[in-house]
Amino acid sequence: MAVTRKTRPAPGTSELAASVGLTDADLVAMYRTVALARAVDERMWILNRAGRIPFVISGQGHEGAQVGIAWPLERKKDFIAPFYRSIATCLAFGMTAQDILMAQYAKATDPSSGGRQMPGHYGNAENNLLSLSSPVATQMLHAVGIALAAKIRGSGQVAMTSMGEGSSNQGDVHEGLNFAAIHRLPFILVIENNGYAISVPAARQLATENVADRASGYGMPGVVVDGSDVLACYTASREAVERARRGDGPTLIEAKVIRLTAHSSDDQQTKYRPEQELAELRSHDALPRFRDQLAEAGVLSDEEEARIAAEIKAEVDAATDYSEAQPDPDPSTAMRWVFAEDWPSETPPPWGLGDGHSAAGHAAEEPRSAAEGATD
Ligand SMILES: Cc1ncc(C[n+]2csc(CCOP(=O)(O)OP(=O)(O)O)c2C)c(N)n1
Ligand SMILES: [Mg+2]
Repeated sequence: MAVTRKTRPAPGTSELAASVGLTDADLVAMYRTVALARAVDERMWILNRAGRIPFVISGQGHEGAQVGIAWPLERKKDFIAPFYRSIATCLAFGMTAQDILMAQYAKATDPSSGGRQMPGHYGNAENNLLSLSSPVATQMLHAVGIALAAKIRGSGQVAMTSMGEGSSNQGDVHEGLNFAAIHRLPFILVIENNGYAISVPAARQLATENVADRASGYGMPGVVVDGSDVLACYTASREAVERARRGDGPTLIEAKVIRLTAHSSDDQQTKYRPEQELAELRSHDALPRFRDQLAEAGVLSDEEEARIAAEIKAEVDAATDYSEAQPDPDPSTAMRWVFAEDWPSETPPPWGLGDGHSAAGHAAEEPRSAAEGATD
């Protein structure tokens, strides 16, 4: 009971955990997810520089906000339409390190798309994670549409999408926010503001200080949160989720995050970011901040931190080895599952389509001819 906890925290519930309505185990699980996302991301850069994977677009500096914000959403019930930096979001919502690396390698058994998508463009039907597309902000309308469906069906589901501050200037965002507010949809827009759209600084993207300042113009709350404060992000998101489930409508959350890496593996940020700025970035990093916060609260001991680090390393190593060993897609199947096919009556693709759709039997199937594929 909340009252009891406040005066005398239950076993396994420190004051810090009780202050946000969670347990110590929840906090450790959140920390583990932030740390796992960082480890997967760092591995991707090594693999890219070693010539093993073609492209990396990094979530480093965004992980704390992503985990805090994804946490209150219910797995396999709510929907998330992520963007290319959403590694931690996807891990928090059910994807594994292996799923992410399989997409980076574009292997035949990659669960995101069987190697069809651009690297960094994850998706996971099983976990209600939409596959994202390269043109920025297109996921806005997908997520608003899902929220509309949830409202019509009365399913109690919430749809969330995330994107950068640069993407928030796309016309789709205006249309989506306006529509979601009018119809009081169970929808959350998360802006992960890292201060840059590739090389363009925020001051050249926005005339307002915050993207969230625009929310009132649409008739919804706009919340600015420190993206390096995982629990502040969690609290902001939980309020938005509760509001959405109550039927009170959408929320815009803007998390001020940092971009620790270049925009992508094809970019050199020292060309446009001042040395001083790059030197100070680490002091705003959510990963050490959260670790120190949990250590000070007595939630995370040195031994447990070391155990988690070792577990994560083993997990990422195993995911790398597994992905390396998987076959590349057969070129003769390149046109399959790119355009609409007669699914679900047809055999699902080898990477599966979520609950109730077995991938069994596909391996034995003959690939369709190129001519047949071209008519799709
Ligand atoms: C419609 C569209 N225009 C341009 C691009 C090229 N592009 C890819 S990422 C990006 C920057 C987006 O910046 P922001 O939304 O702040 O996200 P960040 O990458 O900083 O996380 C741009 C312009 C694109 N992918 N789609
Ligand atoms: Mg940005």
